[in-house]
Amino acid sequence: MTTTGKPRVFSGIQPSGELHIGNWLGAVRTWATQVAEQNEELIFCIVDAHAITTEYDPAELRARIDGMARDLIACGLDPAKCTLFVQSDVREHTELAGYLANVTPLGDLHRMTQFKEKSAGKEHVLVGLFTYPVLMAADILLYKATVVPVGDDQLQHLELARETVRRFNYRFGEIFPEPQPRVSQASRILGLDGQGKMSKSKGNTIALFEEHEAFWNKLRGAFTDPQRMRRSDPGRPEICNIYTMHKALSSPEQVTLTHEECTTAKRGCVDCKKILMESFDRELVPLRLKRAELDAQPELVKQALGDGAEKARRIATETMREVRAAMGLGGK
Ligand code: AQP
Repeated sequence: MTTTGKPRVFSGIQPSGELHIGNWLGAVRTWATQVAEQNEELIFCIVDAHAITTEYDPAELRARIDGMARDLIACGLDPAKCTLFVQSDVREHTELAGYLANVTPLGDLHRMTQFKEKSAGKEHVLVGLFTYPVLMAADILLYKATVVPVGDDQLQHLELARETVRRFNYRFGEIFPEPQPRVSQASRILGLDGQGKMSKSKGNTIALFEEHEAFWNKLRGAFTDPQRMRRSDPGRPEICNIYTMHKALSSPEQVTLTHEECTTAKRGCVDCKKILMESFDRELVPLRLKRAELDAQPELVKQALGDGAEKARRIATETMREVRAAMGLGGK
């Protein structure tokens, strides 16, 4: 609990590419609902220091941070109702990560599947990619967050953060609460190729703010049930990414009808995607308008990020004061 008596929620997103429909359905849309409800103290972070753990272009990263901030605000992360900021604007993230590295066993990091996947077959693997979960633990612990909304890809990292809390508290005293995961309903949207998770870095995405025509062209070509070779073949909704998205986005009546018409081959995949596109449009049209407004107000977004960093820093400074004291660090 916080001084406001509300649970504190922390979540982050990498500016490693354009915000895509997987990020939105799996995370950002739920964050926006929480912002509208105001039942919790909400902290959302554009985690740029996580986005430098693989090759990147500095100028492009700068532009992506700006773009991500506009995308998030357009999606409903109103900076007046939540704390929205950029990770590297609050230096305490990397400071705490440095300290937490000293309560994190090497073996735990070797077990992380995301590291194994992202480093597989590569000769040039950076230490930052390996220690990514330590920085993620620092992001959460710095704010003493008790709830962390995540997609299922981040569950293992969150478990490591919980373990880090137990180790730190055992060694240095009760400083941090154990954060609990909150997994969204659409916690794993597959890529357009159907080959694993939709990921910014895999180029298998539809960007959330893509032009309508380009959006539809990508959705129309998306992978469905490979057993549906002909229009008359019945489909298996439970393995179809399009059905997963219907469940997240379409009305309950439409979801039931989709299941029935797919399994009985009354509806073909293209028609099913057209109905899904209508569901996307229903929600995305107002977000697109808001996004266009924000493009015309770069100073306003900059100001919002500055204010967000200021709010975040107030909590971070206090936590680090406690951490340094508990660890016996500092000369003053
Ligand atoms: N395909 C997905 N389905 C559901 N949720 C997803 N998330 C990401 N991809 C999917 C959730 O979105 C939030 C922000 O993710 P992130 O950008 O911080 O990291 P990520 O999971 O690594 O996202 P990407 O798109 O796959 O980025 P890259 O390719 O750069 O690694 C998280 O809550 C995440 O679970």
